[in-house]
Amino acid sequence: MALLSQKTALITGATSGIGLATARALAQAGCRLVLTGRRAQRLKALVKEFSELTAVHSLCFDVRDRKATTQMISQLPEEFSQIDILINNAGNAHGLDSFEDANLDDWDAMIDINVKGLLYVSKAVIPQMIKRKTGHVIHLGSTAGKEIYPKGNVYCASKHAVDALNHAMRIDLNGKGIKVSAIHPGLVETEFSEVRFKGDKARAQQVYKGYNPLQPEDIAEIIVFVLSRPPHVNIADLMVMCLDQASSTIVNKTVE
Ligand code: NDP
Ligand code: 8X3
Repeated sequence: MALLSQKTALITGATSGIGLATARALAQAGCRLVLTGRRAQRLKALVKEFSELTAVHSLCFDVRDRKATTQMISQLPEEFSQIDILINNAGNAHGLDSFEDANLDDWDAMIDINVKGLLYVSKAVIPQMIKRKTGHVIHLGSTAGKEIYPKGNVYCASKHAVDALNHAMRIDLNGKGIKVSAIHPGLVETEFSEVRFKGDKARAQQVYKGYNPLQPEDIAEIIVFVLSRPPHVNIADLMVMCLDQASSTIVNKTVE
């Protein structure tokens, strides 16, 4: 892990799930961390927890707010301002409704957070990577960015956009010394479904019942693997599901 211990990583959506597990794994690897999210109390607690392991700083903002995103990142203290690793993770599904029943606010949220927010953060971070001719951007896509499932409509579209932007950035940044990778997980047991179902915990828990879903730590381990390849190796695109999942709609639910 010698390589990672000299790097600074900015993780969006570090307050829960995959982002939090990734922050833990990178803190253990000795990476300097910039943690972002909207929940200030959680960020405060995480800074306290991780500061025993590494240098850590938090930024509390909503990625939908273009001005706040740009300002916060541009005003990072000097020791955190050279970002080597950007984990574009913040995102969620909002609702699971057919096209005719879906709510426009949910659609706005998914496009604004999963797509536009990712763009605002990337635009604030990548120029200094270009100047230094080094960096690694990792996108959290989804199997929903590779296929479409019933009622997934706009969430799937937002993750297809992430897949497209992963390709686009790799093309436009080619020759500039910056790696661009995407990880596309299937079902991972996080707060994702609780957000999708607007706080309905019982419905959210059902999503992960009857089989062994991926855990956020499984994805964090893969992120550490992707980040720790030799300088000439870029893992461009990686899809990962639990053993019981074959596609977005085929999940072998056999456990009581
Ligand atoms: P969680 O709900 O556990 O975490 C989502 C994170 O995103 C939180 O830290 C949240 O922080 C942050 N976030 C959400 N909205 C905003 C916003 N507007 N501004 C800033 N931060 C925001 O879900 P996951 O860990 O599962 O999701 C992480 C990523 O992985 C997402 O992009 C998701 O689409 C993707 N993914 C998830 C899968 C799953 O099955 N769980 C599978 C495939 C991909 P806060 O609330 O503090 O702002
Ligand atoms: C999260 C996985 O299948 O709920 O991206 O869309 S799924």
